[in-house]
This record gives sequence, structure tokens and C-alpha cells, in this order.
Amino acid sequence: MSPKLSVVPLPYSADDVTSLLGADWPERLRAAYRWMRLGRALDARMQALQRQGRVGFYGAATGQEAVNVATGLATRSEDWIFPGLREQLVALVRGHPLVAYAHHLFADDRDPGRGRNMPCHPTAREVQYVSMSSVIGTQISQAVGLAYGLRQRQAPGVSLAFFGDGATSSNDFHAGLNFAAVWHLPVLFCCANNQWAISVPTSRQTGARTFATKAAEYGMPGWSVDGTDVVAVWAALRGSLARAAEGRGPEMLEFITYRMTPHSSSDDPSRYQPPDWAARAASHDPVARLESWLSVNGVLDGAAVEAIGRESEAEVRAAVEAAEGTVAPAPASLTEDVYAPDRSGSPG
Ligand SMILES: Cc1ncc(C[n+]2csc(CCOP(=O)(O)OP(=O)(O)O)c2C)c(N)n1
Repeated sequence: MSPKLSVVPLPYSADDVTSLLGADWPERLRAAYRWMRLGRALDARMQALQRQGRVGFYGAATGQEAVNVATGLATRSEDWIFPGLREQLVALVRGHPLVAYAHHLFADDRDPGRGRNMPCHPTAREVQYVSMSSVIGTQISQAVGLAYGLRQRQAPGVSLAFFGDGATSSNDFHAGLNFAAVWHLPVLFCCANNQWAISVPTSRQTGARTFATKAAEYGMPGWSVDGTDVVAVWAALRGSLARAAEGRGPEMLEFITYRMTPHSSSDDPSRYQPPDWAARAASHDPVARLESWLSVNGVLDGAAVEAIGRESEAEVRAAVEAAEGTVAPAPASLTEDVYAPDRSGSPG
């Protein structure tokens, strides 16, 4: 048996997928698979570059690609993304150029954040992907504030807050869910539960049966979704997005995934993960699960899989080549667009 067939199979027939995603599911899922491979290639390359001292820091999303790609494909341009550390692929699927993200990782003159944030904390204003904050949980209350603004202005769009299992222990999680439920806001709380908050396992994070059950006591629906199944994530998000956009209030989605890499480039999980973790995680590898299902259902063959892998690596290589070596932002640029010009006429 090939190692790819040892993954947990996606539990669908082609007819099920037609009813979930429509008759054009082969094109949609082929596109999703391509994006997932691009994310995988990006993670591998950036982790290598960090080890070579060429980028300063990186947080991989390996194992979480189904969540990110389905989010990028299910959301509309009027929606807003408030990311945690691992949602960079959402920005790319929504249309942020890969080379702009590469400039960000090199913190250079063409970084959309102008080199001011830590690498792997991107901003992608044109796709409504808000600058990532390192302080765990911050983005949850920011996303709720934006949703309140949308409601007050009667503007379209849903605000999506992404955070990990660890962030459910932050004050912002409580404040955010409470405020959103009281005010019935168009916001989705998307918990990417990768089962670890650096070295803290979920058993030490909560006494609740699941993270999703917490939503009920705040007064909103909560869903536990297989976050390594791109079809399940897509279908769940589509329903929650439609309800939030219709004014039916906030929801929480817990996407259960497996962190397949260290927490970040500054971590050594061999010091705390059980020895069988890597094998358990590999059997839920979202890329391998989709690849296996698409192969069984006649959408991909070995040659296509190989070609997509080669193309993904080439795309990443080209972005790195274009970005690396770009000059650093000029020191004088540090205060540009920080202060508004003084129009008061006061001597200051
Ligand atoms: C308020 C705060 N406390 C601690 C940290 C250090 N820290 C960085 S990432 C992290 C764990 C986050 O885990 P989780 O929310 O599960 O997200 P994951 O990184 O697994 O995606 C911690 C404790 C921080 N950045 N902010």
C-alpha cells in the first residue's frame, strides 16, 4: 500500500460533494489542492530560509492548509480576516500576491508593512487581511470592533477572527464572544485547534469537552469541524458566513487540526510531544487526504500531482528570488504615515 493511502479517507462520494459544492466541484477541488500544495511548498522553503539565516522568523501552517484554503475560497471580497500566526495562505488565496508576502518576510522596502512588523506577521490591506498582532487574542476583540462598525454603518461583510486553542484562554476571547453575542454582530470566531499552544496540550487548556461547546453559553451556535477535510471546512464556513451576512448573529467554528511542524522557527517539539504524534498527525494530513480522494475519484493522476508539486515549488522560488536582496526600508521612513500632518496652525 502506498503511504498516501494510509491517511484517514475523506468520507464522501462524488455525489455528496456535488450536493455540497456544486457540479463544478472537480475544478473547485483541483484549485483547492493547488493552493494547499503552494502553502506546503511555501512553509518548507521558508523554514529552510530561516535556518539559513535569510528570514528572521516563520510560523508554518503545515497541517492547517484545508482551513486556510477553504477560508480563502469561501469568503467574499467584502469580508474581513483577522489572522493569528498561521493564516497567511488565506491572504494569498484572496488575491494578495505571493511576491508581496515574500517582501514582507524579508522585511524590505517593498514589504506592505514597511518592515515594521515581525516577519510572518503580514498585512494585506487590498484583500481586507488585517495586520497580525503577536499578542495572543488581540485580534478577537479587534474583529468584534470591526463587526460593530459594519453593523453601525449597515455595510456588507462578515468579520472573521482566527485564533488557536491557546487563545481561548485569553481575556479577549471572553470579551469578544460576549460582546458579539449581546450585540448580535456579523462575526465568526474561527478557532484553529491544532491541539498545542506551543508545549501546552488541549487537555491542559480547557476542562470543556470541546472548544466549540463554549459558544453555547455565550449565546451563539458552536460547531466542531474536521479541519483537515477541506470539503467539511468549506461547507461549514459557507453556512455560517451566509447566516452572519443575513444578520443572524455570530457563530463559533472549531477546526480540529494537527500541528505538523514546530510551533515556530524558535521551538523544539521533541521536548514535549509524545513519540507517536508525528504518525497520528500524518494520517490526518489535509493535503494527502484531498490528494488521495481526488485520485480515487479520477480528478488527479500521478503525473498531475507531480506537476502541481513542481509548479508550486517554482512559484515559491521565483517569489523568493524576486524579493531577496531588495534594500531595507530607509530609516527615515519609520515615521512616515504614523503621524497626521499638523493642520491646526498651533506652534506645537
Ligand atoms: C498574551 C500572550 N501570551 C503569551 C504569548 C507567547 N505565545 C506566543 S504563541 C503562544 C501559543 C499560542 O497557541 P495557540 O493560541 O494555540 O495558537 P497556535 O500557535 O498553536 O496556532 C504563546 C503562549 C503571546 N504571544 N501573547
